[in-house]
Amino acid sequence: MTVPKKKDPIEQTRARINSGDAKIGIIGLGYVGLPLALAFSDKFRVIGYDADAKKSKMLKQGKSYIDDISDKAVKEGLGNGFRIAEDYSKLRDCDVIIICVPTPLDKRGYPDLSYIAHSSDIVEKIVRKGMLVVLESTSYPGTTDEYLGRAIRRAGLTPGKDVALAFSPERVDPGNKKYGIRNTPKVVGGVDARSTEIASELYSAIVEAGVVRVRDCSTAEAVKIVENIFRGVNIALINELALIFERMGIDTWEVIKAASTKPFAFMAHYPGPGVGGHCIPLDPMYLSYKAKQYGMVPRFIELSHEVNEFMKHHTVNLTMAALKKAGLDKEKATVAVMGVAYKKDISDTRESPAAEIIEELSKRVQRVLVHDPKAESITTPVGTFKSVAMKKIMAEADCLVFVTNHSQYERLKPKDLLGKHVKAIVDTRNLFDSEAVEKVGLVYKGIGK
Ligand code: SAJ
Repeated sequence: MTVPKKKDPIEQTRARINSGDAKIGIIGLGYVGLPLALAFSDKFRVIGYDADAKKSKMLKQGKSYIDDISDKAVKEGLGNGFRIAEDYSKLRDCDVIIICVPTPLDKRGYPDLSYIAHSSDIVEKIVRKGMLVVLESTSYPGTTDEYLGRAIRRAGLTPGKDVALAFSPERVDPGNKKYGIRNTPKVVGGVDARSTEIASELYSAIVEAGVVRVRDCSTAEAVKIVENIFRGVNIALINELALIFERMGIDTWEVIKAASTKPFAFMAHYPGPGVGGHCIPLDPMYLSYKAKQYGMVPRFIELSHEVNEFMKHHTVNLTMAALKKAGLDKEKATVAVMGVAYKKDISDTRESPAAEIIEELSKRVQRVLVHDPKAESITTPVGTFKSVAMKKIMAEADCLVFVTNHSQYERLKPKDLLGKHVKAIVDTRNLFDSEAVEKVGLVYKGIGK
């Protein structure tokens, strides 16, 4: 009589994933982890854990704290199979653990992997044979093996053999109405072929756009970091061209529009006041840091960071020039910063270029006011600035500096800019036609123009 071969624990997990019985644990319920938890809760039981008790409390009340996720979506998730654990030990009986925690930079500008380290400590405590562990947080190649591989080994298990381990980069684009988790291809790379396969089967359950398998975790990590470096470098290139064309009297925006008519080999990026958010200004520094450990100084990455950082100062210089041209005494001037979110139509002000622009302006003009239709306030090195009513701006400001291209500002006509004292406009996002603004008697300064 043949004794049925006791199914390998990882194969049991695989079977539960494919039958929909698997229980999925998500560590980190921010702008990456929460949409993922809700997407999976349509098909699986999901337990979410976040170290921030305030977030757990809000979610339990069916409330969202993420721009792109409504309270209704959270309530629906709770109605499906989404549960919030206040104690990570509840994740112990999950079949799958997915980690979606922040990867910021520390004060020195070096990678801060403390959130991943903390999550790895949790994994060490809850991991058991047969589990699938996936990291989604953007980091330098080698992080998954270095942190989660090590945690699994510290728990006395072997990645690949006892526990499937993979990296699958998040591609969440805040404010993007067109692309989300379901219709954006998902890249997956595991410590071994089986880990890649099982993780791919898991994501195939929710990602209609398909899963892209790569040979290992480091390759998958490199894919994500290249995507964001590509963006950062191309934004820096067009920022540098804008600085050149300003001096040559060429309209950079007209140039980009025309160059975009080429049906191949050109991708439009746009100049601006600098690059914000938790990804583009930070992720490239992760590879830069790692490259130096391999004896390579990545000049492109570092230079593009410098150029994008300079655009904040350039915005302040343009403001000073506009005040001068308008005959305004800068020490008596009130300047309004229009838009503090790091990009259009979102409320997120993380790493927003507006913070340093406000800091520098505060040292050079009498008063800085802030307006933003989405973000209530912004914290800067010189204090927190609350968004004030447009009425107050138009009654008190001498100069309007447009930093974020919110739709509300795109709808403004030059005559709408004629506040009681407004004499000058600084346009970092090509929101207005310079001649039309000058025609209503205002001084116009614009990035790339
Ligand atoms: N920006 C420009 N010029 C441009 C495009 C953007 O100045 O042509 C500025 C924006 O105003 C903003 C910053 O760059 O301040 C970043 O904006 P973004 O829309 O490029 O990026 P994020 O940080 O909101 O999201 C990025 C996206 N990455 C890429 O597009 C390659 C998103 O797909 C990633 O998932 C996300 O980073 C992430 O989480 O990594």
